[in-house]
Amino acid sequence: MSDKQKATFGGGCFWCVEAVVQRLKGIKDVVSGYSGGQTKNPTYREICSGTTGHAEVIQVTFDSEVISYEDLITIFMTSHDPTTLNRQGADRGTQYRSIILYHDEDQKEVAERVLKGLKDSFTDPIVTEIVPLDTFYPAENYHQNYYNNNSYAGYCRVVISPKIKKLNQMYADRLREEVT
Ligand code: MHO
Repeated sequence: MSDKQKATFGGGCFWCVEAVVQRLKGIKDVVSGYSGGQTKNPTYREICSGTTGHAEVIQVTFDSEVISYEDLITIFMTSHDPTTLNRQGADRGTQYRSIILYHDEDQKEVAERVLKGLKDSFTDPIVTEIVPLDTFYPAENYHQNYYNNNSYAGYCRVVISPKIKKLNQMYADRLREEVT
């Protein structure tokens, strides 16, 4: 039995969030894209200008019998910095904001609860937005599966690999054996 659900969230550059989530057990599919803004069918170039209102996000299909939405959001929240407004490390701009786009009222309630529970784990206040999902626009093909396809690129080695290392340390029991 499997119980397929979808989740959408972002915490900075989507290459990072995608790479982390792809490694978890119970994840069926991850698509990098844009959501949370106004521009229809945005391109990456438009996103970089910061004028579309969109954030870089991922849309995940997962088996909630293997990984619950609550666990997924918890792992997401502890694998990026949810306390820096419109910024993730050196990446600055509203497209890099921390955001959870809920698909239904249950997800909204779970997301709010998880954030409340994590409050004391961070020195600074959590600034993650929790908003209803409107339209998700998949990003250009070359952004998909980016880390796995470009592990040796500078950004991947300097920014993403340490995140994967931290994931391995914190959540070894939640990781799949192979990333396909
Ligand atoms: N600073 C990185 C971010 C990429 S990400 C898809 C770069 O410009 O390569 O926003």
